[in-house]
Amino acid sequence: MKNNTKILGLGLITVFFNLTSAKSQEKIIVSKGNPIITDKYTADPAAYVYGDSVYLYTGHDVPKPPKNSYEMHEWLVYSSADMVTWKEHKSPLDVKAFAWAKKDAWASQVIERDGKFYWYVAIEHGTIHGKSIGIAVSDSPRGPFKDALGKALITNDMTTDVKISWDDIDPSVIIDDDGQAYLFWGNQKCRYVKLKKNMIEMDGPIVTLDLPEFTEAPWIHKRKGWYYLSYASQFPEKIVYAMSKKITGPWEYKGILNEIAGNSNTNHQAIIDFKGKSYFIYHNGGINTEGGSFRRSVCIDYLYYNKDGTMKRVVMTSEGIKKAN
Ligand code: FUB
Repeated sequence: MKNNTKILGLGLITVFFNLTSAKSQEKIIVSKGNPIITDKYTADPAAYVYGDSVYLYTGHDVPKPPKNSYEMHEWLVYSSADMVTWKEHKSPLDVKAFAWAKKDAWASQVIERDGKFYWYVAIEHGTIHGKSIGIAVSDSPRGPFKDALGKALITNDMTTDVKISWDDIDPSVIIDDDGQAYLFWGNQKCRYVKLKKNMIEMDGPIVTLDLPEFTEAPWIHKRKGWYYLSYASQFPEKIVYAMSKKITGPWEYKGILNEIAGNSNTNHQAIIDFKGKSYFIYHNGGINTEGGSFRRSVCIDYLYYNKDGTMKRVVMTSEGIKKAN
């Protein structure tokens, strides 16, 4: 698995049919493998199944970052009924939507409650030093989204035990079967907090989890009575995971889920079930010859579970997945 850079860089052809019309500003992309999108750099995928479609939300690495660092101004949304043919919608959210924020459209996740779509984003705060978590809301998974709160929900001064300024990033949200919503996030330490039913206020204290070698990118999901907390570990990042019978833990560490992604220090995942199959969505730096840690691209491969509920290690492929139906 160490030579993923080469493997994932080979034979990647995506056919684009630019069906953009002045009215819809939508583009159809037929993916021919990994990375699934090749006309833009897409990073930090989050996916949400709604109705008959998967909505894929990503960050957007600019093609020419001025320094050797992340340069991200907006988030993107794609939808698909088969996970091979994607419709790119007009970008429904950018940094400017949050008047209190400064820069950096980092990792995010969207979830629906009572017909409203809540988009939790990591972003640099304008007046409180460090990264923060804001929330945008819309009546549609495609947007337009607007700031739901007029301020950040989580700021760096709420978590002072971690001394870096970017420890409050990478939100992941779940609504449990009893209706209780939880927000997970973090860098260096993983935290969670309960959310009120309105999805824009905390409903209890911030809890810090003790997870082995946690770097960032928590993704919380539930399946067949198990809670899964996957996250990026070490640096360059692998994705590892823990399982629990209760969302509040204790969490049992289960090891590596996905090896280092080709040509990218980060390896940020989303996990969904759709039309009877499970999918692992992540990014690598494998686009043509130009990709890298600051020019990342979203990929999709199959995810398989064992009978005892543990997840099999992901096999990253150039071919990607076949149409879901
Ligand atoms: O894209 C910026 C940051 O890089 C994300 O917030 C992290 O998860 C890592 O992918």
